[in-house]
Amino acid sequence: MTQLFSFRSGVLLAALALFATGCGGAKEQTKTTKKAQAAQAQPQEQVQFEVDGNTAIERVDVNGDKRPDVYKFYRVVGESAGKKAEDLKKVLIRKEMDVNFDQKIDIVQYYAGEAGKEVLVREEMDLDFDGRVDTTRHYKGGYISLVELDLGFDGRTDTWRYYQLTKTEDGKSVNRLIEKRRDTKGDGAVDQWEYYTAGKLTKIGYDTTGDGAPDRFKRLGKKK
Ligand SMILES: [Ca+2]
Ligand SMILES: [Ca+2]
Ligand SMILES: [Ca+2]
Repeated sequence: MTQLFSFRSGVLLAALALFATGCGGAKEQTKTTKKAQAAQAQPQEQVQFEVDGNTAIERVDVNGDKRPDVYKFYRVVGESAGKKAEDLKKVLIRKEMDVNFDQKIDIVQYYAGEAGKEVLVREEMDLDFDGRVDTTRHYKGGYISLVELDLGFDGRTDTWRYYQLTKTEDGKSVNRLIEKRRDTKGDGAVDQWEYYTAGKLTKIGYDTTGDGAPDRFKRLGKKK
């Protein structure tokens, strides 16, 4: 199953790499080059704005095939009359992305916070492009706090990864995996718990009685 997962998530990652070459980030880096090219050819990325009452949609065609691949949904703040769409004060609510350009959304990001200070709170991804979400990432303060995964690709979450922002011995901030829960039987109930200390797996708990709590433990690593 893990192998299958790496293959399938590889599909999304490959598409993402392709996607990034025509996306915002890459544009920033090659601004000068783009400007130079603009004299000879139309820039590839096309942005469209549509304002309807207090909502606004920004559509971006990343690969230049005249069909949008990125949709940004905004809530318009304050007065909008007489203003150009680009000049509106707006709050990013949601971003939807079609990373393999098949006109089906593969990544949906949800944001919270005020204009200019929006933070990502949740991200849903369809890793194998079948239209069904396979992983959901939850964020706290810009860092991943929980990742829900459907490694069996059957539409049911079977793996939960919990992260915690902590400090290393030398005082650096690091967001570490602290616990992994798994439904190994595929019955929707967690039956295995992996505990991590300083990023290393130290203990595994198993539910052998079926009451939803670990009752048998295996410790890993050497004890001094
Ligand atoms: Ca496109
Ligand atoms: Ca797609
Ligand atoms: Ca899927």
